[in-house]
Amino acid sequence: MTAPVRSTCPYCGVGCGVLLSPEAGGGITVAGDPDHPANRGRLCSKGAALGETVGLAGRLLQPQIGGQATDWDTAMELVAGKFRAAIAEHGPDSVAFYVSGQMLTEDYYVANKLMKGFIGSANIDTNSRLCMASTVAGHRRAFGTDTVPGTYADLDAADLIVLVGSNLAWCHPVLHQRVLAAKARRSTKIVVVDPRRTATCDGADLHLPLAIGSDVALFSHLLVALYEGGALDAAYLRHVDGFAQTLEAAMGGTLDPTGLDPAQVAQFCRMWLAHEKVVTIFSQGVNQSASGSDKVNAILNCHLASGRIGRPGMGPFSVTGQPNAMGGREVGGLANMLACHMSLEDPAHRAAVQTFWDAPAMPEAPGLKAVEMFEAVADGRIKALWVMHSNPAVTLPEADAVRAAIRASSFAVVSDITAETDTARLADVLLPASAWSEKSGTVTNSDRTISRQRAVRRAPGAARPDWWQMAELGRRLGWRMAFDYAHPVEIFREHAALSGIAGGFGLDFDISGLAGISTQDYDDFAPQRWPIAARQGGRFFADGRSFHADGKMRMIPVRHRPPAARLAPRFPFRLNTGRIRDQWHTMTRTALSPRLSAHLAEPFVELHPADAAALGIAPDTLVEVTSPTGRAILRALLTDRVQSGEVFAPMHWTGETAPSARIDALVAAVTDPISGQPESKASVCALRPFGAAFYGFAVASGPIAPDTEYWARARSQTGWRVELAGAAPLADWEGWARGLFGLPEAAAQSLIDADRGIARIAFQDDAHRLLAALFVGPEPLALQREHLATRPGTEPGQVLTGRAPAHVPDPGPTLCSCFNVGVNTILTAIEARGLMDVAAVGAALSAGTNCGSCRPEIAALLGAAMRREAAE
Ligand SMILES: Nc1nc2c(c(=O)[nH]1)N[C@H]1C(S)=C(S)[C@@H](COP(=O)(O)OP(=O)(O)OC[C@H]3O[C@@H](n4cnc5c(=O)[nH]c(N)nc54)[C@H](O)[C@@H]3O)O[C@H]1N2
Ligand SMILES: Nc1nc2c(c(=O)[nH]1)N[C@H]1C(S)=C(S)[C@@H](COP(=O)(O)OP(=O)(O)OC[C@H]3O[C@@H](n4cnc5c(=O)[nH]c(N)nc54)[C@H](O)[C@@H]3O)O[C@H]1N2
Ligand code: SF4
Ligand SMILES: [Mo]
Repeated sequence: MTAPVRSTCPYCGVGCGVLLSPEAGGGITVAGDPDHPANRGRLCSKGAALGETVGLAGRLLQPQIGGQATDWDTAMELVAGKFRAAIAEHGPDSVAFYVSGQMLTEDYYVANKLMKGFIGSANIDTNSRLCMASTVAGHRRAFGTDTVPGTYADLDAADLIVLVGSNLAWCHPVLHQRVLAAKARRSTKIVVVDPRRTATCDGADLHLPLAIGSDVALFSHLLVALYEGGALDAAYLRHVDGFAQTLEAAMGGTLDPTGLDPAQVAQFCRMWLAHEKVVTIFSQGVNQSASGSDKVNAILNCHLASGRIGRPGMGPFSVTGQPNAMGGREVGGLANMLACHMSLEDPAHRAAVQTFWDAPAMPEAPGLKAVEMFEAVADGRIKALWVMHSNPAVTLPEADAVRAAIRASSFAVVSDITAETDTARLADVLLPASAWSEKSGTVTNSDRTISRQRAVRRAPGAARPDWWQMAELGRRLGWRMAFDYAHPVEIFREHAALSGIAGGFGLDFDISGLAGISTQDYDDFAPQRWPIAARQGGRFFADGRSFHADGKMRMIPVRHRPPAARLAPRFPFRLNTGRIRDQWHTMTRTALSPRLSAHLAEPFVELHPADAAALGIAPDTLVEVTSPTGRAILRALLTDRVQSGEVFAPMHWTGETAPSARIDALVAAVTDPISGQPESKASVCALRPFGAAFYGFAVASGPIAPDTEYWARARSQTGWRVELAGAAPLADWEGWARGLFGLPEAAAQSLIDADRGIARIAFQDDAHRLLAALFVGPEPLALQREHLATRPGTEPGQVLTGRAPAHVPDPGPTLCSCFNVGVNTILTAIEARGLMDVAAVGAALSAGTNCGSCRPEIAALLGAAMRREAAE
């Protein structure tokens, strides 16, 4: 056997190292890399299931023009022609690239160079605008550079870890395990600041369920408490400008907007006063806000005033979402950045980059930011658009309008690995990209560690790497020399050399030590954190020196502003959105895994039971959610994890998986005035029961798409499982089911009670194997879904009962996706065997013993069981 190849997980910004072993049949075995500093062998549920997501299902294999397969030469000639014509006729600002924090640094570098240096426009923006832009703006205001001060090692050394707007347990699970390990080892205190009680709250010492959008009020209060409690660092403050004004602004605020219990806030402030080693981890609950930049600076203000930055175990720590969000910031992929932390608006920086690139034209002003870019697509200012490695028709706010704009645009190119996505369906030209495990390059994770992604197999069909696609456009537009790359190492060397120029300006991102890297050394490249010249343990700012011209740090006076969308009688609820544990964004890869699909198999809205009662919404029914911009139908998940007046819905479902659950259709396109980041977590909405005439559940071997108002489909081990519901009753259930499954002739067994609106129909083939089954009723269906999902391909037997035979226990929804252990199995074991803690559940069932991502949920089940017992 050959040795496994080291690579990096393509999902979150933790940047876990993986070991890849190609299998004979084309598959890949994936294991955690014990030598990678980010994870030391650990993986979360998504990383552990990577092997299930690299098959050819759904892959885009050929370039397409207008939906017809073609070859690269024809496709690229058309693309280059359209871009050339638009630039010639309407100028460079009539074209745009919308790219992604999931691209490799090499891909990103080429795209940025082509747009900013050669096309001569800054109209390149990225989905990082929806993700990290507020942090970038906050860092630049405070530090004069976009630099994350700390490292992962600080989590091991902290005494207090504050998580603000971060569901770390589900979104950065391996880091969350690291935080919990620190707690077990040295009693680190953990505080979660989140309007919802998330899985991250299990194991926390304090949860502050603040009102959505009120973080500035909370951290301003904390600043005052640090001042009054004598926790300011006078020596550090000598390096800081703006202290007096910032404190004054903070003193002018109140805690009222947070809605928090003052006693809890006092406890939070006491914890800060008691511990010097504080790390504040923050993420989308902070960034995705119309006051996102101010929220970031409110947090940075507290760390600067108390001097808790840049030393072991302390500092503000923005965790990046995407695998190369950090790399994208390094290459300058945002419309208002240049490259290597140089500034587009600085003439000296511009001139230096222009000389280095030998570039014909450089823009002097920032380009269109994501939301503006798609507005410009809508109103025709953008004549040619290239979307790479993102699915904006799903993930941008006012997504229905974005979808319509791309559809109506004069020319849209989409590069993807997936043939059918909401955005790919709109492309004039669709280009097949090489996927993770087929391509080579580098990514930078949340703590500035650069790691390699490595190819372990050939790309299928005509798929080509993203960097190649961008370079090919550059060559065809006439800049043959500048884009004459044959291998990603050539791009990496150029990027590293350019960073030396940034270093010459005194900037922090300088990896010029790697400018001469040999192909062999690039192949062997082991993870390295920049600054490559290790200073202060890889940390920044302990000395109080910033990258502003005067070298001073800045505190920024900030004042609470409520979310931009105002609650009104027609739209009385705040709509919060975000992620679930086992899906990645628009699910194009994670939904290929049956295991990952079994955790939460359907889109839902979390709402408080009191609100549900007032609206007449019963558990498990469907809810119609409307906002000023859109409408969704979602499953009602009644829970006091959310506060009354606020609801939460996941961002993941799409036209491909649940067309009525595209949540960004409801999200208002309002942005932070400084960062341009959309407020994805604080729109307004109304809820009412969806008047379902019937509810249905189906299992089938193929991906069916019912013509009902609501449906949601997920992969299972044997095919597909589909939830559905319709507003009007149907007359002929069996006829409808035959059409749905495409089984006009198959033998059927059925139980139909038309008067009561109940129908159960199973189809089988000649060998008596179940092909498909449909269950329909007037109310939400109580069925053993996990059992039914295993049935296609087996003897139909008693399938119409909708239940497993008595001797086959129903596992319930999958909680532990590594060992495929369901909720019911765990609950039964807790009760029958008197299990008391997560370790005991692990010993009994293995659940939670591999990746650990489900441990918070097992803890919650244990807690609930204990509360039940105590109440009995
Ligand atoms: N499983 C999974 N993991 C992922 C991803 C994924 O798709 N799936 N995506 C990756 C990416 S790109 C990103 S950016 C990260 C995101 O990681 P996170 O930011 O942790 O994830 P979210 O669920 O978007 O939002 C976090 C929390 O913000 C809270 N929140 C909402 N409004 C406010 C507010 O006003 N104040 C505060 N304090 N909190 C608020 C929400 O209730 C939510 O629990 O995850 C990465 N990891
Ligand atoms: N309401 C709401 N909206 C949000 C958010 C939220 O919290 N709430 N979060 C926002 C955030 S933080 C983010 S990061 C965005 C993410 O939003 P997107 O980036 O739009 O979502 P993805 O599903 O990651 O899209 C990646 C696309 O790239 C394709 N792909 C995979 N590998 C490759 C490859 O190697 N090359 C190419 N060319 N394509 C590939 C995938 O098939 C997929 O279509 O969503 C944002 N939108
Ligand atoms: S925590 Fe999970 S998703 Fe994130 S990099 Fe590690 S294995 Fe991948
Ligand atoms: Mo993100």
